[in-house]
Amino acid sequence: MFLIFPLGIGIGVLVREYGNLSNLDKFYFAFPGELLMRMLKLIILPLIISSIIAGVAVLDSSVSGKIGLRAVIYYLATTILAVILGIVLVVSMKPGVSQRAEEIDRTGSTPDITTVDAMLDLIRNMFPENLVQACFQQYKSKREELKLKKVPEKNSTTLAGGLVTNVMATEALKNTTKEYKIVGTYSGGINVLGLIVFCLVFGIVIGEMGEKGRVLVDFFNALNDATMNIVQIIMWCMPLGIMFLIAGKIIEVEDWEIFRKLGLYMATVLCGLAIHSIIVLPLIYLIIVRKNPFQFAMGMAQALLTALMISSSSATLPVTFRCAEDKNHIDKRITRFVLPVGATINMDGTALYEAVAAVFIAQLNDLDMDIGKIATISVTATAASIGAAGVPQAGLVTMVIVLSAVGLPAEDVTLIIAVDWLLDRFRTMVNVLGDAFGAGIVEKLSKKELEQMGGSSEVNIVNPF
Ligand code: DAS
Repeated sequence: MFLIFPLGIGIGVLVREYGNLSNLDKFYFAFPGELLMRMLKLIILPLIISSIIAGVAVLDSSVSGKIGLRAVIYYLATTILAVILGIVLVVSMKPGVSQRAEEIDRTGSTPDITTVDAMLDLIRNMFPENLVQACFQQYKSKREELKLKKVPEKNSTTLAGGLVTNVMATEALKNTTKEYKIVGTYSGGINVLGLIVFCLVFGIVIGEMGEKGRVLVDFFNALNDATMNIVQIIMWCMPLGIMFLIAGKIIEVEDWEIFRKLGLYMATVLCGLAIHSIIVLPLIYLIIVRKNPFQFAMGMAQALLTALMISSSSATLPVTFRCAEDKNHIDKRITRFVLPVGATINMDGTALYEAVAAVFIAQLNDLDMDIGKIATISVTATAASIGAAGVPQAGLVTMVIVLSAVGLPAEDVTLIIAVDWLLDRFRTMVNVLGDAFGAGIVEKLSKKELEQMGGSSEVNIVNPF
């Protein structure tokens, strides 16, 4: 599975250098990857519905209430830790502050311009008016396009096809100047958060119905087993799909130069994500579960690689289930309950990224961030990550909430668009890892309740990889 990454890059670079493909050819070349993405997105809905209802129905309401509370406490605690880590790093690494300004403050003298200086000046001048307008224009036309698609009413949970489009994009951009209320996470015209709440309630209700609800519980168990079998088939296609997905991305990249210019900003985000996923989360898991966190993370490798490739926690959910149940043997009664909710509201990577990006943009605008503004960024980054959908670049869209909260121009989000597709992959990986550790921790804390309910519903299906 790990060979796919270099293979995809190699094929992409070869085709990019010698292929001389037209845009249409590029589309066809990347099509197997696109097909994989659509298969995964198609399965999200039946998976969320069947896994939550089947998972909750077997728990009695007193237990599911305790498990839910433990999961939410874990989500909030780790997300806030991620935001604090991001703030500490971006304030200390100062990716957006011009060293010249800092030197003058300290010594009063103007030092020679260093390469970092030149790069930071480059950042300030690299987005001529027309390019910023062009990027923002692209967002505006996307918003118009989505508006024409009869975006459903804020509170309805109408289903609009299998395509996962992020309606948050419209909501967030439309409200950049007004107070933005998080109305729940929309993807594909479906209010995923609303659907999860409905499934939780429905599962508890049929669970409490005893014999009368038995037929429904059996139906949703069978639906969940059938859905997981479909996931198995999709995972057989994964290596090929991921390879073409990577190659297709490599062919698309227009200007490598952009990465050099924003290197410092990316280094700050990646450093924060690395510390959170290699130190913070494993430490919490080790203290509570008292097992080797890195062995647990290795068991999630396939899900992490999938998240890295497709940048979508929701679309990775089928693989996250398989890895958590087959490799790490987490009780299905926990995974079915904790993983879908986590994929939607627990986004440590996104929260860290939004905090760093907001302070970075403030630094680029030479704005000093007092403790009040830092606190506002921390709170809104946490809230925005909860409201972000588990779809590609959702964090970039909800970024505007954080920028608006501290009075930064929402348009400045275009300063970081160029590298967002890369950072999105890594923060999605951290989001999925946080969900998986959360399932392990909640299982450990709920051991007593699970034993009281008798037996365990671990699966013994041998994973084909
Ligand atoms: N891509 C999002 C996810 O699926 C994360 C983000 O956009 O920040 O988790």
